[in-house]
Amino acid sequence: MPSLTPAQVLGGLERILGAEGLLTGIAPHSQTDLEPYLTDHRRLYHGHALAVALPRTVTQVMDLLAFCDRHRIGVVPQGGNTSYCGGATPDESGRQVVVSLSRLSRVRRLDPLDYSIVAEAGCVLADIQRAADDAQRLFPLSLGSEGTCQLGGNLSTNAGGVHVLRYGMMRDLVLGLEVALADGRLLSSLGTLRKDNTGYDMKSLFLGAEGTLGIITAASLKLFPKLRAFATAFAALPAPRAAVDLLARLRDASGDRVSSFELIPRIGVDLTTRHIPGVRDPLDTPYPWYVLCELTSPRAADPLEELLEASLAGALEEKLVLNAAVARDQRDRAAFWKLRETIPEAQRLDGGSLKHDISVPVASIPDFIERGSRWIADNVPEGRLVAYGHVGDGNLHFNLNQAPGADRAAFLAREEPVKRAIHELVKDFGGSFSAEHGIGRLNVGELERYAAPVELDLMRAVKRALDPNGILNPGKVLRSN
Ligand code: FAD
Ligand code: 2HG
Ligand code: ZN
Repeated sequence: MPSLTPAQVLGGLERILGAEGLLTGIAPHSQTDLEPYLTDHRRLYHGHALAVALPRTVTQVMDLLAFCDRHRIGVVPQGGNTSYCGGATPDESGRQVVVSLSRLSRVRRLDPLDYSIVAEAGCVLADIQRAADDAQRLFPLSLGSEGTCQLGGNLSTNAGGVHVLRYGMMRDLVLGLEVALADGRLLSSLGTLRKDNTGYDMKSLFLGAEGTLGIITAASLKLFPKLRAFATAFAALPAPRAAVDLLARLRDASGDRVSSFELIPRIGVDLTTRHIPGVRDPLDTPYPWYVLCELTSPRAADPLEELLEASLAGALEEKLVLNAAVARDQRDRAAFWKLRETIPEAQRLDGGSLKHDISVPVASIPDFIERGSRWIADNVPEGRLVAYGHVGDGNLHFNLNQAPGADRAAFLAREEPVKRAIHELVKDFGGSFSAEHGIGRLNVGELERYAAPVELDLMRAVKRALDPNGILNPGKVLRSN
């Protein structure tokens, strides 16, 4: 079939979406209207697009895909555009269509007795949390970007965040999906069954697929009892090994009520107190490492604070913990969390950074940090380590920031060798070079390098089966042919 001219494509899209459902670079719109959709939040990737589609209905998404498939037009799904690997940014050709799901944002159903919610892909994560809370339930996925990221993006990146230790990743919270396929058909499986062994689990293919296998339009999700008791501490530690020991103890002593356990290095406190208004060090002297740990329970009367204080007192005696602040109220708790969740923003404000979202077995975290820090100290004088993150899940953001006085460009030029050394170390530890942020464009080469050949073959076969014309997010996760 002869390919359509850009004007014919725009005409076809407008017939499907209506004029108000399409942004183009042409009057009455301008290139500025498109701009926010063409770059990622870290401004590492810049693309071009023929148009941005803003569907309001599932049928529009289906019709758009059928049209794009017929005419071999690349489609880039986009949610809140907060992801880290360039997966939501179009390429430079100017021929792709960005599909923003932001107008598909209805909570379709919430059933407190079934502990489930059905929501559309464009729902902002914080709105889903709020809807659950209003119904005396909990939707536990929680990320620093929750006020902006959307359910479709969370599903498509299999997002992690600060409650994985207790509730699992996004994948573990899904009961069913509704997905528009490349050819325009709809896979509709929004049931809320906890048990269903009828053949292959098709939904699992789309979770973490970063828009390369279909466009998710809605999902049914698990809810949990609302949390009514909290105990939160900001504890200073001599070294990461103490964090792993303390976590094991707390899990044991609390009957597994630890819901977050985040490692923070001293430099994380320095950067946030310097760059983020209102962040203060909760302790009055500096220490080398910290954990932000939180115990939670649905039972308001659970004596979590006593339990946490008793565990910390024992750990203080043994010098496993050097000092600790326990949140006395919601304000303290919010202040501790603000310090943790603004580390990425403080890193950005401090200068250039190189990021590595890695995981290793939890018990290997101390050795990994030791070997990784030594390598950086010996080999990257232009950078300094900012290693923090979800230590309870074995997931570290093993990041570097340019050292004071270092040249930004010279530091960023070290990206490849630094990445290679860190990812090789991750491999030695049996870990993953992408724990929670995905592959996008950033890590396509890394996936080719580290995935087993059989695994890559299977991924390519799945891609061919579900997207034979290669229109879905081309070049993301797998290289386009
Ligand atoms: P986008 O960036 O819009 O898209 C992500 C990918 O999903 C792209 O490949 C896109 O094409 C695809 N996609 C989007 N919507 C759909 C859809 N409906 N159907 C099919 N494909 C789709 N991530 C974590 O895992 N844990 C964290 O703790 C965490 N903390 C963060 C803190 C901050 C301050 C920031 C800025 C980001 C953080 N992130 C974290 C990363 C990011 O927020 C998550 O990856 C989030 O899940 C992305 O959602 P989004 O809606 O922004 O997706
Ligand atoms: C977090 O845990 C996010 O804060 C972002 O996953 C990590 O910026 C990063 O490296
Ligand atoms: Zn993270």
